[in-house]
This record gives sequence, C-alpha cells and structure tokens, in this order.
Amino acid sequence: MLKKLPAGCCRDDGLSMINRENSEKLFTEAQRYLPGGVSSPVRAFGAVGGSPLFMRNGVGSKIYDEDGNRFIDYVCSWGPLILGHCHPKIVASLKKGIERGTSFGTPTELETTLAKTIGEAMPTIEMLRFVSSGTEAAMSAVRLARAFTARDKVVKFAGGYHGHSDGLLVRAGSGIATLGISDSAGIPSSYILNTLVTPYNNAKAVEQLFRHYPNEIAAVIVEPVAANMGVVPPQPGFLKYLRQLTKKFGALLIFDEVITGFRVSYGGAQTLYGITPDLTCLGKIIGGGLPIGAYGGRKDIMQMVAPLGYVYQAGTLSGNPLAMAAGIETLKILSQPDVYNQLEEKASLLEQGIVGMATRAEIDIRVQRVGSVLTAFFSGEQVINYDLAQRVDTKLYSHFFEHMLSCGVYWPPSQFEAAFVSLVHTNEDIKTTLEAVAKAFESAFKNQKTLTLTKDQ
Ligand code: KE4
Repeated sequence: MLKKLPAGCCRDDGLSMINRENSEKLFTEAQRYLPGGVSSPVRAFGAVGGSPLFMRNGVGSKIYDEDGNRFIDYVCSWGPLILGHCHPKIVASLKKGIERGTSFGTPTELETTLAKTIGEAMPTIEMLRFVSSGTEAAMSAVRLARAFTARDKVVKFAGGYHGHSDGLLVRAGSGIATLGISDSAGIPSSYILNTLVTPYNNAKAVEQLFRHYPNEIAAVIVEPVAANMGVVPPQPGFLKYLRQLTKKFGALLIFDEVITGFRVSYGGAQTLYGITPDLTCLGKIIGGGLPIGAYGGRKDIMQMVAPLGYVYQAGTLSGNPLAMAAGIETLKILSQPDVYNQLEEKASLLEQGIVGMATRAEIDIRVQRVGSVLTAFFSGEQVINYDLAQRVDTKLYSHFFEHMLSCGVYWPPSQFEAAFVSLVHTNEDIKTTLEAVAKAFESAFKNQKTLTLTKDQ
C-alpha cells in the first residue's frame, strides 16, 4: 500500500500542504464564469486532485502563484517557453512591437521573416501559412491533404493529439486521455467515419490499413515523438516505414511538430530522425509564448491554399505581429550554437537523477525522453503505445505530483502530459528537483509493488 508522504508535505487527503487559499478563492469565482474554472481542461488538475493553482507571474524557470508560492516550472505553458518566462529579449521584442500596434489584419514583413527562418530550419517547409493554434494547423493540414489527394480517409494514432477539431478527436491523447474519455461528445459519427485509428509504433497495422483502403487514405498524421500520452519515442524504423508506406500508396505524411518543432532539435523531429514529411504542423515555440500555429510543406501542395488555390482557411489574427516578433526572437536565440547541447545536458541530468533515485528506492519507473521533453512513467516496462500508457498507475503519479508541488516543483498535472526543460533551468533547479524526487520516492512509494506491464496484459 502507498505510505503517506512525510509530515509537513501533504495533508491526510494526499493534497500538498502548500497554502492555496487565494487560488481556491479565485477558483470558486472562476467556476461561475468558465466551465471547470479553466480555459483548457488539462489545467483543472482533474487528474491529480485539488484545485488548480492560479499563477500571478513567471521569471526564468520559476512561476509564482497567487498565494506567493514559488515553483520550478516544468510545464512551461505546455511547451512554448523553451526560453523560460519573461526572457529579456522576448520582452524587449514585444515592447517594441506593441508600440507599433497589436494587429493590422494586413500582411506584415514579420510574417515573411518568421516563415523564412522556419523554412531555413526545416527545408521541407517550402511554404507555410500561419494560424493561431496548433488545432488550426492540424485541421487545415488535413483539409489540404484531402484536397491534394482527392481522398477522404486520414490515419491517426491512438494517444496522438492534434488539437480539438472534430475529425481528429478520436482516441486522442492529452486532455482526452487525462479525463479518461475516448472521444468527445458532440461529434457526429459521420464526421469520424474517415478517421482511421491505429496503435503508435505499429507499422504493420498501418500497412494493413493501406491494404484495406489502397486508394482512399489521404494522409497519415503523426506526432514524430508522441508527447500526448506521455512521451513515447518512435521505435527504430517506425517513421521511415510510415514514409515508405505513404509514398507507396500515394498518401501524404503529415508530421505534427507542434511540440517537437524547435524542441527536440532546431530542425525538429524531421531533422533529428532524417525523415521528409510532405506537410508539417507547428505551434508553441514558434510563437515564443503567444498564440500561434502554422502548417507548411511542399510548394506544390501549399499552392492549393486560398487565395492561390481552392482550399479555404482564414484567421483574423493569423500571423499576429506580436506573436511573429516573439517567435522571431525565440528562434534567433535557439539558432545560436550549443543551445541544444545545453538543453540535452540539463534534461539528461534530470533523467539520470530520477532514474537513479527510483532505483535506490526500489520503484519501477521509466523515464522516456527526447531532448528536453520527457515523462516519468511509473512502470517497469517501456511504454511504446497508448494501451501501455493507459495502464500505468495514475494514482501513483498524482501522489508524486502533489509531493513535488509541496517541494516547490511544478510538474505536469497529468501522467499523459510531458515535462519540459528550458534553456534557463539551472543546475541548482535540477538539484532541488531531484531532492524533491528523492523525498517523494523514499517516503511515499517505498515497497510499492512492482508495476510490470506485459504487452499481452
Ligand atoms: P493548440 O490548439 O493547443 O495550440 O495545439 C493543439 C496541439 C496539436 N498538436 C500537438 C502535438 C499538441 O500537443 C497540441 C496541444 N498540446 C496540448 C498539451 N499536450 C495543449 C495543452 C492544452 O490542451 O491545454
């Protein structure tokens, strides 16, 4: 059985001892006006218990809540803040931009500059369109693929999350997985008839779909490193095989790099793994913390997008000049030499520390990481797909989360969300984090029965 966390750490109900008075007051008020008191479900702490903390500000690797609690932040706004909070150069670029205006609804040079920079980092993106979210990027890329191939079906992977557009909210990861639901209400079955779902890391299953629908599949959309069922890296050869299959059957390969773009390398997962997708979805980091998304790829495909072609997609704030300014500055910093080595060093230190502590405390844990994005699964087996991810003990995870919160570490409030290390997390931050991990493991999880997931379980 789970032991209680040490006194002074968590209450009898397992929630952390930190003072949440103002957050709780604000949460009560927020619930009167916002469903669940939040603007996005996964923020509600539904998977870990207790009321969500209301943040007041962030600086560098720290965030400060409305009760004055300080946390080392590993959520980093779910990925965008690879440079941490309020990076001086990002703040300066926004101050300069805001004095010119917030939005014009016209083309600006900034869009061309950012598009050019992205294309230089990821040469497969010969042309792109900016939108305001990753959801819009993925939704538009799928529409474009259907138009280009004149086919209707799309293959996605169980546990893959590509935003909340109707056709892609099928066995999705992220908040859907966190809430333990398989799909969303309000989506007519006719809308998802053309969405084929198959297990991640199972290329044979994808091949079977292509053999079953040889001329009907427009595209395969994949997170090249799955990060919405926790971090599940691609098995060797998986992505290459997807590329071969899509080419062979005349379908497009769409890399959803909303998380991995400029995260796992400056050229994203496509550069890291040497795969050429036909289309790429981006978001998060390219906006430096402001609302953004983008989809792009082969010119012959992108030229079908209105006003050039007949694939319609539009957006009032697409290419917003402030998001462009923050994105340009962010990528400028990320393009400096040694940035990704530094990120690798920090994240590897964290991973090794967690694994070492778990071993000493005799706890089965698998840290799965690609670059500076990682997940600690409480499992003795590698998690290679959504079925295995779903069997990991989320109760253990929620205790771990509460303990980390008590020790001033803001870990993702869901086993199915990734933790992110930024360029401004210091060795001191990582040392403090590992001290919290050690305490959590020693006190709360000792003698926890081995969680061994077998593939046929
Ligand atoms: P947005 O619409 O949230 O900007 O992006 C959707 C999206 C698309 N593709 C991938 C691979 C994504 O991870 C996301 C969004 N990520 C989640 C966190 N895993 C956003 C956090 C939230 O939903 O609040």
